[in-house]
Amino acid sequence: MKSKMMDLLGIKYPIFQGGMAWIADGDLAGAVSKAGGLGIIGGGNAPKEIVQKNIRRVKELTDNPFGVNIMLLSPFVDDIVDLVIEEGVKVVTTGAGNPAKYMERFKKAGMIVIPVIPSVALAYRMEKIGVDAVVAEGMEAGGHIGKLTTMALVPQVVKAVKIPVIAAGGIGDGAGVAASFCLGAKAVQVGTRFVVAKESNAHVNYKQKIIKARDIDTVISASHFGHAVRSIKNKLTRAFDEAEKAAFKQDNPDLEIFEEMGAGRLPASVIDGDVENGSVMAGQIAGLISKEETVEEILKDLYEGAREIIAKETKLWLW
Ligand code: TUI
Repeated sequence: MKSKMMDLLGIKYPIFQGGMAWIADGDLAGAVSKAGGLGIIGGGNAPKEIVQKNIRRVKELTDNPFGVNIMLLSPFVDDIVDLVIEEGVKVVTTGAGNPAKYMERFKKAGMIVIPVIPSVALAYRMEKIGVDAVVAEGMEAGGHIGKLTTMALVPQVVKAVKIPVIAAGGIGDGAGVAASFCLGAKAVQVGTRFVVAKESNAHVNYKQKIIKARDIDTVISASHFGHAVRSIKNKLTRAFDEAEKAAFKQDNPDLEIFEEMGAGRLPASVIDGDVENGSVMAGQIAGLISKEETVEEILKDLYEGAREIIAKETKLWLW
């Protein structure tokens, strides 16, 4: 099993680790790249110095390729764009917006640009401005999400563009990887399963929330008055539900509270372990994730699991 993406990026496994804000630091991204996947540092809302420290950490751990995710709503987005160019980062992914205004500089620097997109229209626009690939992320994903499921989004994006498509959202085992390739993806991006990796510095309470989660334990908050965010049900999501119900009843609701649902509440859970009042972003696949493992074990399980299923594919038709 070899895909175009593996050649383009020089990676052993066609598996990206999602660039999760506060979670995807230099230790996690470095471990994933070292083991042969594409590790991606989550820029999130972090200032330049923090992201720089994480880039230097990955470079300490491995010479293999890695990426930085630029969250386009960050107040520091312009600084982070300068930084990835200065540091010679080979791959950038972008989230929560349209990276068009930075494209010329990325391309001049010889970088590989891979925006995360939630719709066909945006995938098509991205192809037109010269991006190298797109991550089609379904609403099963954790964090800020669009409206379509991975199952519906990926094949429609694959049909609409000629560039490679990476599937994301709800992928947590070999079957998910195999299914993504069946839908036409050339690689996958996995987030939630890497949160509980041994090399992940997420607080033990955050990891436990994912390990204990059932299939129905994630909810979408702020979808009507802010940016829709998927996270594990807790005191915070219940407070947002109430605020949303109240806002519906008012002519002129105060919408500031919904801005907070974004990255604002993340460090409380990821760093301090307050998983009731903090935001525990995770995908719908959390119910499938039952233990902490090393990054290498996770990558091997995803890849070998997919290979096994694809090898047996002809037999599946005999059922
Ligand atoms: O970006 C993510 N996931 C995230 S970002 C984040 S921090 C944050 N949280 C709440 C609000 C704002 C930021 C936590 N999780 N995934 C990639 C992704 N991108 N999902 C959806 C999109 C997206 C949405 C709209 C990409 C482009 C887009 O374009 C709108 C436009 O400008 O046309």
